[in-house]
Amino acid sequence: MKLIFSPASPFVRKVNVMRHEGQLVDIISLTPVQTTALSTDPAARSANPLGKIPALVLDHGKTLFDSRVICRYLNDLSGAGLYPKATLWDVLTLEALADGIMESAVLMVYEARLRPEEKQFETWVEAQWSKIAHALDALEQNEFTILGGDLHFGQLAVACALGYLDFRHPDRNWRDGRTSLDTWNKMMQDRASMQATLPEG
Ligand SMILES: N[C@@H](CCC(=O)N[C@@H](CS)C(=O)NCC(=O)O)C(=O)O
Repeated sequence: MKLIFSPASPFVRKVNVMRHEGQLVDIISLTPVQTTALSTDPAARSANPLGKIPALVLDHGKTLFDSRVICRYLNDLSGAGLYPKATLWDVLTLEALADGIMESAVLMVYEARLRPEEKQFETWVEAQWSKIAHALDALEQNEFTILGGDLHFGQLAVACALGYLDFRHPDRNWRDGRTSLDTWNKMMQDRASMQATLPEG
């Protein structure tokens, strides 16, 4: 199998974390691409009509996307047990929250990097950060109790989202006033799968 990959993408990182947690490193190779909304890499386009990554090209040629579909697939394939049946909807909701943080954080990067400076819309950027801040506050206030307890993929997705904030938005100081989340995050970032997938680029 081939993972259409960029080391900077938090969505790709989720899949790569699952690849490590599921001991699938030897059977999933990485195909690096550079793709943006304005310049789609041909390998990303041929794997996913939307041109977005991650996409997973299976051995018989079929392709899976997006990150949530791929992570569920790899969890089933490996038997990693990171989507426990008893808490499935809570785990998926936490993963959706993490993906929402990533989406807003990626859009903020695109606004700064892809849009001509005179067209950049500061109010819109701050609205994206506000979504992230509300999500982080909810995590800090333990509104998602599923964040604690035995390991599952919702936790790993949140760890990927926080890692992306450190990578692309360090100036936002997300830890300010969120000491519980910071402590929890330190423990998550120490996992081998997180250390093996640090963002670059
Ligand atoms: N919902 C998708 C989001 C994927 C996504 O937005 N990926 C970004 C990279 S971080 C991308 O491919 N951007 C290129 C584009 O928007 O065309 C997922 O979970 O995989």
